[in-house]
Amino acid sequence: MAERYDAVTTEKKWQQRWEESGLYKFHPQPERPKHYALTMLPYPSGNLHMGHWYAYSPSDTAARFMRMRGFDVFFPMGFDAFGLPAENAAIKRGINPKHWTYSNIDYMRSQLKAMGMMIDWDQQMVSCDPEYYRWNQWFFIQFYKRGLAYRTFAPVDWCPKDNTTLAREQVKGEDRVCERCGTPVIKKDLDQWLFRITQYADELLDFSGVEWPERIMTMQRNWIGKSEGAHVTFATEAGDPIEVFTTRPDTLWGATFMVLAPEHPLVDRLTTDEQRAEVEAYKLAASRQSEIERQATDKEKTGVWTGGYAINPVNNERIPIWIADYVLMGYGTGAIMAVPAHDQRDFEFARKYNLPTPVVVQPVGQQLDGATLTEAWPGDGVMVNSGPLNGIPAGKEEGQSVKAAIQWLEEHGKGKAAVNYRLRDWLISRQRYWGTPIPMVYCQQCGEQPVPEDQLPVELPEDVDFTPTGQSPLKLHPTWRFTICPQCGGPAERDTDTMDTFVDSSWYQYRYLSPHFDQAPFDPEIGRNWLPVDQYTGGAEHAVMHLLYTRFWTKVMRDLELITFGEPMLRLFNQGIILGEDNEKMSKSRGNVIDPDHLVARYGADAVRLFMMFIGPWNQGGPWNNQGLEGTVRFINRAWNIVTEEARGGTTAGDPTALRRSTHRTIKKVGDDLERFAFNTAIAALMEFVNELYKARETMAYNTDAWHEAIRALTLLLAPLTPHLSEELWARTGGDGSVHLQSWPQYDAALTVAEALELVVQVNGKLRDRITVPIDTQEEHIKAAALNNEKVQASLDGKTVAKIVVVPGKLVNIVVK
Ligand code: ANZ
Ligand code: ZN
Repeated sequence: MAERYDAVTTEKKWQQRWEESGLYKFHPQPERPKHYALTMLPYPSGNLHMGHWYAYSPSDTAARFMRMRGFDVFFPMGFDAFGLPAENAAIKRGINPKHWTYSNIDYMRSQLKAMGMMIDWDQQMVSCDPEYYRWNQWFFIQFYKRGLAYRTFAPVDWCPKDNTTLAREQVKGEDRVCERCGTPVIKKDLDQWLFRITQYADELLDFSGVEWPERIMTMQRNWIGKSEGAHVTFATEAGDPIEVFTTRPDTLWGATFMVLAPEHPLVDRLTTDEQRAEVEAYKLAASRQSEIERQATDKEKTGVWTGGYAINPVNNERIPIWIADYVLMGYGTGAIMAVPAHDQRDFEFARKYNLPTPVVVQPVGQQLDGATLTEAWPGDGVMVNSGPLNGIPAGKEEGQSVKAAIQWLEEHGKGKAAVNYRLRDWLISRQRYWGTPIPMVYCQQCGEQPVPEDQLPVELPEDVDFTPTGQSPLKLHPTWRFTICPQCGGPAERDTDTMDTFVDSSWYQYRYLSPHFDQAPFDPEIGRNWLPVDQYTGGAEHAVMHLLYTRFWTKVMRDLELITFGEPMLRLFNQGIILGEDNEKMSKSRGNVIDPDHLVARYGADAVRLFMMFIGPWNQGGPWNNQGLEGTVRFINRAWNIVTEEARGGTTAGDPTALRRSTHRTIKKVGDDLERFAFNTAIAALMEFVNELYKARETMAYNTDAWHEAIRALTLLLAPLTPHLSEELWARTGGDGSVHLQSWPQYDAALTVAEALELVVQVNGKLRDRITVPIDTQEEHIKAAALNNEKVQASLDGKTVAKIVVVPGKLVNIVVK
């Protein structure tokens, strides 16, 4: 019997040696092609959980695989270290956020080391280090100088529990609760800084040159929500014109009323005295509802007439102006022209309040009548009752109604082509302490002034009172905010808000290259060779926040001439979610949380890594399973035994060809699978290979070339997956240096082609023909091949096949009646 594999001791030994020898140091080797592999950095919450293991094990394996394939691989790690939990710990337990964060980072780094990751920790970036956030501030000032950062007094979503502004994306669900704590959000008016991401809306819709999952691109496109149509101006009897955004200007002849959002600034002036009380009551009720409630399509439409009238610009008809909550202030112009015959919401509204519903698009082969219509017709047809548009086919294409309507509006000065986006500017001000201070000062004389770049970073003070007050703790600090104006030298005050932490993660991939560089966000010399990121991996939950922001940031960096490309990450892969054994999300309240530390201490990191990758396709996630983990432990031991027993030598003779075929097929399979991130099938192939080695041992020679080749291949193929085990096996079998510096094994293509096999084909026991199939053809395919044989077909002669018997390796007998 071989010596038992002691995973825990062996892993510690190698981790220490790797660190001592600097095996994972980032020493660029320009003669190799570069590969920048990036995985989403963790928030230093205190502990690595199974989700981290699920995200990082395959990422590390993929990076190691690329290194063995001859790439110069950069695979860094850092910490997304600003944010609310640190500050909440300060409030609850009186711990300084900085100490809380850095001690968590130390602990989590030791956990990441225990995973055996290929990380050069000298390249680490930590977003709460002043040497990092200094560049957030520098970027802010560059954005400001280009008009990409601006301040406005605006209503914002505010979480009364966390005492801070939330981005639109951080407000969740129908009941509009804070994503972090579940408290319903309220609206508050504040002076806020925003980044003008909308300026890049069109560019952000274009994904050319990147390979990203279709799902993420679709989510971003929907989030940006580009609509093409027109702005149309309606005169009103009260005087002020109303502008609407419509995607269907061609239906203007069917617009029989207008609807304004209850918050629309013209509502007061348009409302007549008789209607005022009703309008005010409706406005109040609407303000208590969420956007999502208001937009729900199954909701009964409600509204109130303002008492006012507008003039339809195409036919000069008087049409009433209503307010209704299904029109939102935050979209388009906050006002619509209602075309009830062709828009379902307008239709329901019109039926409820007895407003006319004339048809202006007649579907081909039908005769819709506005009076008897039961639902809106949003589809194709021919324009009718539409003056100059009559007879034109309805549609957006050249020669169709929408283009013709826009041309008419432009010629008559009543409107013009317009594009509208759902995307809003990125609100970055947070009334919190643990974030990057916004580098602006306010002077009575000179107004807002950016902090001069040579005074960066504006550092966070440490002596702060964290009692939640609804105001930024920086505002309550006795001295911090008082400064002098960089323009006139007079007294001035600092901005006391900090930046959204999504700023930190928008450009961290650049900082890793030179985390201590103090002349710019990153060293351009290194950047030239290493950017952009080749492969990014991480969770799909970041689809419309982080992944959109980092694309925006990269485009701005390109316009600042810091880089020459416009997409930050060429390839993106989203892993799934690891669930508890009960198939539910792991959570403390469900009691289904699996603690990785505990398992690593018992079985070793390789076993846990391997299991993470064996569960199933990485993008699908799946449930934790204790038996599954035991399976990978058994596999590790079997692999260990077969290799180390061999190392002691043996002497049976036998035929090497079958083993060589199996070795080369496995090399090909594992390489092809790792290439496409199919870790689970790569591992399955290795398991099968180990089984074959055990079989081969019965008949085959130890100390033959074929056996050595097989063992060497196994050790190398395991290297990216179980780095410790493989390193130990490599050392025990007399390998030179580290296994992680070896090249990926090559396969002989001729040996990977399946051998052919000749089978006799019988019909009712009579020989009819012989067929040749590849050696490992599945039974179903053998049956099909036999049935399709010409001579067999001839002899069947219309009779029915009762059954087909396959005698493996020998014959196929077709039984007919
Ligand atoms: C007249 C019309 C006729 C419309 C028709 C549609 C169909 P998307 O595609 O999502 O951009 N709209 C505009 N602003 C709105 C707001 N603030 N709140 C609610 N609805 C609003 O949708 C654009 C259409 O949504 C616009 O085109 C407008 O209705 C409505 F047969 O104008 B349409
Ligand atoms: Zn001044």
